[in-house]
Amino acid sequence: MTGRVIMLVDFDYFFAQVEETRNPSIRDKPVVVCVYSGRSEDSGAVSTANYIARKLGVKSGMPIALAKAKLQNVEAVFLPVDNVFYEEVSERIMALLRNSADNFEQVGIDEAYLEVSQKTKGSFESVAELAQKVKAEVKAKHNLTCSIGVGPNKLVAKIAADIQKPDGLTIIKPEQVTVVLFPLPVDRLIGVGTKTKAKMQALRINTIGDLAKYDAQRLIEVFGKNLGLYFHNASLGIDDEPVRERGEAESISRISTLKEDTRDLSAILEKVDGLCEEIHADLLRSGHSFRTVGISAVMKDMSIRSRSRSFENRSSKLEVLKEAVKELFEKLLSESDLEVRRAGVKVSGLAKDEKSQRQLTSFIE
Ligand code: DGT
Ligand code: CA
Repeated sequence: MTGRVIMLVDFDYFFAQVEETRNPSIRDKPVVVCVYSGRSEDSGAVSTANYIARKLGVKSGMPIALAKAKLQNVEAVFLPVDNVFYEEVSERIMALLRNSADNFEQVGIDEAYLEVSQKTKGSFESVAELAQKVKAEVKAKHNLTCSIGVGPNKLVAKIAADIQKPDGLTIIKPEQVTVVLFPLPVDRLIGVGTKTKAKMQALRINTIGDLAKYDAQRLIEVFGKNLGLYFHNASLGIDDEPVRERGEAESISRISTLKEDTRDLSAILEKVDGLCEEIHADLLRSGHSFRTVGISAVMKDMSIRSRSRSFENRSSKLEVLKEAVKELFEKLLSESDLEVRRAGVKVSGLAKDEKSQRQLTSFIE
Protein backbone atom coordinates (compact mmCIF):
# COMPACT_ATOMS: atom_id res chain seq x y z
CA MET A 1 0.00 0.00 0.00
CA THR A 2 1.19 3.54 -0.72
CA GLY A 3 1.39 5.99 2.17
CA ARG A 4 -1.19 8.40 3.42
CA VAL A 5 -1.64 12.01 2.32
CA ILE A 6 -3.19 14.22 4.99
CA MET A 7 -4.05 17.93 5.05
CA LEU A 8 -4.70 20.11 8.06
CA VAL A 9 -6.82 23.12 7.20
CA ASP A 10 -6.62 25.89 9.81
CA PHE A 11 -8.58 29.10 9.27
CA ASP A 12 -6.61 32.28 9.85
CA TYR A 13 -7.42 34.52 12.86
CA PHE A 14 -10.81 32.86 12.76
CA PHE A 15 -13.15 34.91 14.95
CA ALA A 16 -11.70 38.22 13.74
CA GLN A 17 -11.75 37.13 10.10
CA VAL A 18 -15.39 36.08 10.39
CA GLU A 19 -16.10 39.54 11.80
CA GLU A 20 -14.37 41.04 8.75
CA THR A 21 -16.64 39.10 6.39
CA ARG A 22 -19.70 40.51 8.09
CA ASN A 23 -18.34 44.05 7.99
CA PRO A 24 -15.68 44.40 5.24
CA SER A 25 -15.04 48.06 6.11
CA ILE A 26 -12.98 46.97 9.16
CA ARG A 27 -10.60 44.83 7.08
CA ASP A 28 -7.78 47.34 6.90
CA LYS A 29 -7.86 48.17 10.62
CA PRO A 30 -6.64 46.26 13.64
CA VAL A 31 -9.56 44.03 14.75
CA VAL A 32 -9.61 42.60 18.25
CA VAL A 33 -12.30 40.12 19.35
CA CYS A 34 -12.75 40.18 23.11
CA VAL A 35 -14.32 38.16 25.90
CA TYR A 36 -15.63 40.86 28.24
CA SER A 37 -15.94 39.68 31.82
CA GLY A 38 -18.43 42.45 32.59
CA ARG A 39 -16.77 43.45 35.85
CA SER A 40 -15.67 46.81 34.51
CA GLU A 41 -15.67 48.36 31.06
CA ASP A 42 -12.38 46.92 29.86
CA SER A 43 -12.02 43.85 32.03
CA GLY A 44 -11.63 40.63 30.14
CA ALA A 45 -9.26 39.04 27.63
CA VAL A 46 -8.48 39.07 23.93
CA SER A 47 -9.90 36.00 22.20
CA THR A 48 -8.13 36.64 18.91
CA ALA A 49 -7.01 39.50 16.70
CA ASN A 50 -6.41 40.01 12.99
CA TYR A 51 -2.83 40.10 11.71
CA ILE A 52 -2.75 43.91 11.60
CA ALA A 53 -3.40 43.98 15.34
CA ARG A 54 -0.94 41.11 15.93
CA LYS A 55 1.82 43.08 14.19
CA LEU A 56 1.18 45.82 16.73
CA GLY A 57 1.67 43.36 19.59
CA VAL A 58 -1.84 42.09 20.36
CA LYS A 59 -2.09 38.41 21.30
CA SER A 60 -4.78 35.86 22.28
CA GLY A 61 -5.31 35.75 26.03
CA MET A 62 -3.96 39.27 26.62
CA PRO A 63 -5.97 41.61 28.94
CA ILE A 64 -8.21 43.92 26.89
CA ALA A 65 -6.74 46.97 28.63
CA LEU A 66 -3.25 45.98 27.50
CA ALA A 67 -4.44 45.49 23.91
CA LYS A 68 -6.03 48.95 24.03
CA ALA A 69 -2.76 50.39 25.28
CA LYS A 70 -0.88 48.79 22.37
CA LEU A 71 -3.37 50.22 19.88
CA GLN A 72 -3.88 53.62 21.45
CA ASN A 73 -2.44 55.55 18.50
CA VAL A 74 -4.36 53.77 15.77
CA GLU A 75 -7.99 53.47 14.84
CA ALA A 76 -8.73 49.96 16.09
CA VAL A 77 -11.95 47.93 16.24
CA PHE A 78 -12.83 46.07 19.45
CA LEU A 79 -15.71 43.61 19.22
CA PRO A 80 -17.32 41.18 21.67
CA VAL A 81 -17.23 37.45 20.78
CA ASP A 82 -20.31 36.22 18.95
CA ASN A 83 -19.99 32.47 19.34
CA VAL A 84 -23.34 31.63 17.75
CA PHE A 85 -22.32 33.35 14.53
CA TYR A 86 -18.85 31.75 14.46
CA GLU A 87 -20.41 28.30 15.00
CA GLU A 88 -22.77 28.91 12.11
CA VAL A 89 -19.94 29.88 9.75
CA SER A 90 -17.87 26.96 11.05
CA GLU A 91 -20.62 24.46 10.19
CA ARG A 92 -20.80 25.75 6.63
CA ILE A 93 -17.08 25.72 5.94
CA MET A 94 -16.72 22.28 7.52
CA ALA A 95 -19.49 20.90 5.29
CA LEU A 96 -17.59 22.29 2.31
CA LEU A 97 -14.24 20.81 3.41
CA ARG A 98 -15.80 17.43 4.16
CA ASN A 99 -16.63 17.07 0.48
CA SER A 100 -13.00 17.44 -0.53
CA ALA A 101 -11.82 14.57 1.67
CA ASP A 102 -11.84 10.77 1.66
CA ASN A 103 -11.86 10.88 5.47
CA PHE A 104 -12.60 13.91 7.54
CA GLU A 105 -12.01 14.94 11.13
CA GLN A 106 -12.94 18.31 12.56
CA VAL A 107 -10.82 19.51 15.46
CA GLY A 108 -12.09 22.61 17.16
CA ILE A 109 -14.15 25.33 15.55
CA ASP A 110 -11.72 26.30 12.78
CA GLU A 111 -9.51 23.28 12.04
CA ALA A 112 -9.99 20.00 10.25
CA TYR A 113 -7.93 17.08 8.99
CA LEU A 114 -8.68 15.93 5.45
CA GLU A 115 -7.29 12.58 4.44
CA VAL A 116 -6.84 12.69 0.65
CA SER A 117 -4.86 9.47 0.13
CA GLN A 118 -7.37 8.12 -2.38
CA LYS A 119 -8.06 11.42 -4.14
CA THR A 120 -4.32 11.93 -4.71
CA LYS A 121 -3.65 8.21 -5.24
CA GLY A 122 -1.09 8.51 -2.47
CA SER A 123 1.00 11.00 -4.44
CA PHE A 124 2.36 14.25 -3.02
CA GLU A 125 2.80 15.56 -6.58
CA SER A 126 -0.89 16.32 -7.12
CA VAL A 127 -1.69 17.47 -3.59
CA ALA A 128 -0.65 21.13 -4.07
CA GLU A 129 -3.27 21.54 -6.77
CA LEU A 130 -5.92 19.97 -4.55
CA ALA A 131 -4.98 22.20 -1.61
CA GLN A 132 -5.13 25.30 -3.82
CA LYS A 133 -8.57 24.22 -4.96
CA VAL A 134 -9.72 23.94 -1.36
CA LYS A 135 -8.32 27.40 -0.58
CA ALA A 136 -9.94 28.92 -3.67
CA GLU A 137 -13.28 27.35 -2.82
CA VAL A 138 -13.46 28.67 0.78
CA LYS A 139 -12.35 32.06 -0.49
CA ALA A 140 -14.95 32.15 -3.27
CA LYS A 141 -17.85 30.85 -1.21
CA HIS A 142 -17.13 32.28 2.22
CA ASN A 143 -14.50 34.97 1.62
CA LEU A 144 -12.20 33.35 4.21
CA THR A 145 -8.52 32.48 4.03
CA CYS A 146 -6.96 29.46 5.64
CA SER A 147 -3.52 27.93 6.06
CA ILE A 148 -2.99 24.37 4.91
CA GLY A 149 -0.34 21.91 5.98
CA VAL A 150 0.18 18.62 4.18
CA GLY A 151 2.08 15.59 5.40
CA PRO A 152 2.07 11.79 5.57
CA ASN A 153 0.18 11.87 8.90
CA LYS A 154 -1.77 14.20 11.21
CA LEU A 155 1.23 15.17 13.31
CA VAL A 156 3.28 16.34 10.33
CA ALA A 157 0.28 18.05 8.66
CA LYS A 158 -0.35 20.07 11.83
CA ILE A 159 3.28 21.19 12.09
CA ALA A 160 3.30 22.04 8.37
CA ALA A 161 0.20 24.25 8.73
CA ASP A 162 1.94 26.34 11.38
CA ILE A 163 5.00 26.99 9.23
CA GLN A 164 3.40 29.56 6.91
CA LYS A 165 0.51 31.71 8.14
CA PRO A 166 -1.77 33.41 7.17
CA ASP A 167 -3.02 32.12 3.80
CA GLY A 168 -0.16 29.62 3.70
CA LEU A 169 0.41 26.26 2.08
CA THR A 170 3.24 24.04 3.30
CA ILE A 171 3.77 20.53 2.01
CA ILE A 172 6.12 18.17 3.79
CA LYS A 173 6.80 15.07 1.74
CA PRO A 174 7.63 11.84 3.58
CA GLU A 175 11.31 12.08 2.68
CA GLN A 176 11.50 15.67 3.99
CA VAL A 177 9.90 15.03 7.38
CA THR A 178 12.98 14.78 9.59
CA VAL A 179 14.88 17.55 7.78
CA VAL A 180 12.00 19.97 8.32
CA LEU A 181 11.10 18.87 11.86
CA PHE A 182 14.53 18.59 13.47
CA PRO A 183 15.43 22.32 13.64
CA LEU A 184 12.01 23.29 15.10
CA PRO A 185 11.59 23.92 18.85
CA VAL A 186 10.15 20.94 20.78
CA ASP A 187 6.99 22.77 21.76
CA ARG A 188 5.80 22.63 18.16
CA LEU A 189 4.82 19.04 18.95
CA ILE A 190 1.29 18.56 20.29
CA GLY A 191 1.59 17.55 23.94
CA VAL A 192 4.69 19.61 24.71
CA GLY A 193 3.40 22.48 26.85
CA THR A 194 5.25 24.88 29.12
CA LYS A 195 5.97 22.33 31.86
CA THR A 196 7.17 19.56 29.55
CA LYS A 197 9.23 22.08 27.61
CA ALA A 198 11.00 23.13 30.82
CA LYS A 199 11.62 19.49 31.78
CA MET A 200 13.07 18.82 28.34
CA GLN A 201 15.25 21.92 28.47
CA ALA A 202 16.75 20.58 31.70
CA LEU A 203 17.71 17.48 29.68
CA ARG A 204 19.24 19.78 27.03
CA ILE A 205 16.46 18.97 24.60
CA ASN A 206 15.57 22.18 22.79
CA THR A 207 14.74 21.14 19.25
CA ILE A 208 12.73 18.25 17.84
CA GLY A 209 16.07 16.94 16.53
CA ASP A 210 17.52 16.94 20.08
CA LEU A 211 14.49 14.91 21.16
CA ALA A 212 14.99 12.44 18.30
CA LYS A 213 18.62 11.88 19.32
CA TYR A 214 17.76 11.43 22.97
CA ASP A 215 17.80 7.84 24.23
CA ALA A 216 14.23 6.47 24.00
CA GLN A 217 14.65 4.36 27.12
CA ARG A 218 15.67 7.44 29.12
CA LEU A 219 12.65 9.34 27.79
CA ILE A 220 10.41 6.55 29.06
CA GLU A 221 12.09 6.72 32.49
CA VAL A 222 11.48 10.46 32.69
CA PHE A 223 8.00 10.75 31.14
CA GLY A 224 6.52 7.28 31.64
CA LYS A 225 5.97 4.63 29.01
CA ASN A 226 3.09 6.11 27.00
CA LEU A 227 4.31 9.68 26.89
CA GLY A 228 7.97 8.70 26.48
CA LEU A 229 7.17 6.54 23.46
CA TYR A 230 4.87 9.19 22.05
CA PHE A 231 7.59 11.86 22.29
CA HIS A 232 10.15 9.55 20.70
CA ASN A 233 7.91 8.68 17.74
CA ALA A 234 6.62 12.24 17.38
CA SER A 235 10.18 13.60 17.15
CA LEU A 236 10.73 11.32 14.16
CA GLY A 237 7.45 12.45 12.59
CA ILE A 238 5.86 9.06 13.17
CA ASP A 239 2.11 9.04 13.82
CA ASP A 240 -0.40 6.33 12.94
CA GLU A 241 -3.54 8.02 14.26
CA PRO A 242 -6.35 7.64 11.74
CA VAL A 243 -8.32 10.58 10.39
CA ARG A 244 -11.82 9.92 11.64
CA GLU A 245 -15.04 11.74 12.03
CA ARG A 246 -15.81 12.93 15.54
CA GLY A 247 -19.52 13.32 15.05
CA GLU A 248 -22.48 13.44 17.40
CA ALA A 249 -23.48 9.94 16.34
CA GLU A 250 -20.16 8.32 17.10
CA SER A 251 -21.58 4.86 17.34
CA ILE A 252 -24.80 2.90 17.06
CA SER A 253 -25.27 -0.21 19.18
CA ARG A 254 -27.81 -2.85 20.17
CA ILE A 255 -27.64 -5.58 22.76
CA SER A 256 -30.01 -8.43 23.53
CA THR A 257 -30.33 -11.43 25.87
CA LEU A 258 -30.20 -14.85 24.20
CA LYS A 259 -33.03 -17.37 24.64
CA GLU A 260 -30.65 -19.48 26.67
CA ASP A 261 -26.96 -19.38 27.57
CA THR A 262 -25.11 -20.98 24.70
CA ARG A 263 -21.83 -21.55 22.85
CA ASP A 264 -23.64 -22.43 19.65
CA LEU A 265 -22.59 -19.94 16.95
CA SER A 266 -25.74 -20.36 14.87
CA ALA A 267 -27.98 -19.69 17.90
CA ILE A 268 -26.00 -16.54 18.65
CA LEU A 269 -26.07 -15.42 15.01
CA GLU A 270 -29.80 -15.87 14.84
CA LYS A 271 -30.08 -13.21 17.52
CA VAL A 272 -27.32 -10.86 16.41
CA ASP A 273 -28.34 -10.92 12.73
CA GLY A 274 -31.53 -9.22 13.90
CA LEU A 275 -29.48 -6.62 15.78
CA CYS A 276 -27.41 -6.03 12.63
CA GLU A 277 -30.59 -5.41 10.66
CA GLU A 278 -31.81 -2.85 13.20
CA ILE A 279 -28.44 -1.05 13.16
CA HIS A 280 -28.39 -1.14 9.37
CA ALA A 281 -31.83 0.49 9.27
CA ASP A 282 -30.54 3.25 11.60
CA LEU A 283 -27.52 3.78 9.34
CA LEU A 284 -29.73 4.14 6.27
CA ARG A 285 -31.96 6.62 8.05
CA SER A 286 -29.08 8.79 9.22
CA GLY A 287 -27.02 8.39 6.02
CA HIS A 288 -23.94 7.09 7.88
CA SER A 289 -21.41 4.46 6.96
CA PHE A 290 -19.14 2.73 9.47
CA ARG A 291 -15.45 2.01 9.69
CA THR A 292 -15.44 -0.24 12.74
CA VAL A 293 -17.60 -3.16 13.78
CA GLY A 294 -17.58 -4.31 17.38
CA ILE A 295 -19.28 -7.04 19.32
CA SER A 296 -19.73 -7.51 23.01
CA ALA A 297 -20.86 -10.49 25.03
CA VAL A 298 -21.95 -10.88 28.61
CA MET A 299 -20.79 -14.36 29.55
CA LYS A 300 -22.46 -16.86 31.87
CA ASP A 301 -20.33 -15.62 34.78
CA MET A 302 -21.45 -12.02 33.96
CA SER A 303 -18.01 -10.99 32.74
CA ILE A 304 -18.03 -8.81 29.62
CA ARG A 305 -15.93 -9.49 26.52
CA SER A 306 -15.59 -7.38 23.43
CA ARG A 307 -13.86 -7.61 20.07
CA SER A 308 -13.72 -5.20 17.16
CA ARG A 309 -12.48 -4.85 13.63
CA SER A 310 -11.87 -1.75 11.50
CA PHE A 311 -11.97 -1.59 7.74
CA GLU A 312 -9.77 0.43 5.46
CA ASN A 313 -12.83 1.67 3.61
CA ARG A 314 -16.10 2.63 5.24
CA SER A 315 -19.19 0.62 4.44
CA SER A 316 -22.89 0.80 5.08
CA LYS A 317 -23.65 -2.69 3.73
CA LEU A 318 -25.63 -5.17 5.79
CA GLU A 319 -23.63 -8.16 4.46
CA VAL A 320 -20.33 -6.54 5.50
CA LEU A 321 -21.71 -5.91 8.97
CA LYS A 322 -23.12 -9.44 9.36
CA GLU A 323 -19.95 -11.07 8.07
CA ALA A 324 -17.73 -9.07 10.45
CA VAL A 325 -20.02 -9.84 13.40
CA LYS A 326 -19.92 -13.55 12.56
CA GLU A 327 -16.12 -13.56 12.39
CA LEU A 328 -15.84 -11.68 15.66
CA PHE A 329 -18.16 -14.05 17.51
CA GLU A 330 -16.25 -17.03 16.10
CA LYS A 331 -13.08 -15.47 17.44
CA LEU A 332 -14.61 -14.68 20.81
CA LEU A 333 -15.92 -18.23 21.23
CA SER A 334 -12.55 -19.67 20.29
CA GLU A 335 -10.91 -17.56 22.98
CA SER A 336 -13.23 -18.42 25.84
CA ASP A 337 -14.95 -21.60 26.96
CA LEU A 338 -17.82 -19.89 28.75
CA GLU A 339 -21.39 -19.77 27.49
CA VAL A 340 -22.76 -16.48 26.18
CA ARG A 341 -25.71 -14.88 27.95
CA ARG A 342 -26.17 -11.53 26.21
CA ALA A 343 -24.83 -10.48 22.81
CA GLY A 344 -24.31 -6.99 21.40
CA VAL A 345 -23.26 -5.33 18.15
CA LYS A 346 -21.83 -1.86 17.65
CA VAL A 347 -20.71 0.17 14.64
CA SER A 348 -18.44 3.17 15.09
CA GLY A 349 -16.15 5.50 13.15
CA LEU A 350 -19.31 6.80 11.55
CA ALA A 351 -19.33 9.32 8.74
CA LYS A 352 -21.97 10.72 6.49
CA ASP A 353 -22.07 8.99 3.11
CA GLU A 354 -20.92 11.10 0.19
CA LYS A 355 -24.38 11.26 -1.29
CA SER A 356 -26.07 12.60 1.82
CA GLN A 357 -23.09 14.93 2.36
CA ARG A 358 -23.64 16.51 -1.01
CA GLN A 359 -27.30 16.97 -0.28
CA LEU A 360 -26.45 18.58 3.03
CA THR A 361 -23.98 21.01 1.46
CA SER A 362 -26.27 22.06 -1.35
CA PHE A 363 -28.96 22.62 1.25
CA ILE A 364 -26.69 24.91 3.26
CA GLU A 365 -25.34 26.97 0.40
P1 DGT B 1 -4.35 31.61 13.60
O1 DGT B 1 -4.87 30.25 13.33
O2 DGT B 1 -3.03 31.63 14.31
O3 DGT B 1 -4.33 32.50 12.38
O4 DGT B 1 -5.34 32.34 14.60
P2 DGT B 1 -6.71 31.92 15.23
O5 DGT B 1 -7.30 33.13 15.86
O6 DGT B 1 -7.59 31.23 14.24
O7 DGT B 1 -6.24 30.97 16.37
P3 DGT B 1 -6.57 29.44 16.69
O8 DGT B 1 -6.69 28.66 15.45
O9 DGT B 1 -5.58 29.03 17.71
O10 DGT B 1 -7.98 29.54 17.42
C1 DGT B 1 -9.23 29.57 16.76
C2 DGT B 1 -10.20 30.51 17.50
O11 DGT B 1 -10.30 30.14 18.88
C3 DGT B 1 -9.74 31.95 17.54
O12 DGT B 1 -10.14 32.70 16.41
C4 DGT B 1 -10.34 32.47 18.81
C5 DGT B 1 -10.36 31.29 19.72
N1 DGT B 1 -9.21 31.36 20.66
C6 DGT B 1 -7.93 30.97 20.43
N2 DGT B 1 -7.14 31.19 21.49
C7 DGT B 1 -7.96 31.74 22.44
C8 DGT B 1 -7.75 32.20 23.79
O13 DGT B 1 -6.64 32.16 24.34
N3 DGT B 1 -8.85 32.69 24.46
C9 DGT B 1 -10.11 32.72 23.88
N4 DGT B 1 -11.13 33.18 24.57
N5 DGT B 1 -10.33 32.29 22.62
C10 DGT B 1 -9.28 31.83 21.91
CA1 CA C 1 -6.95 29.22 13.26
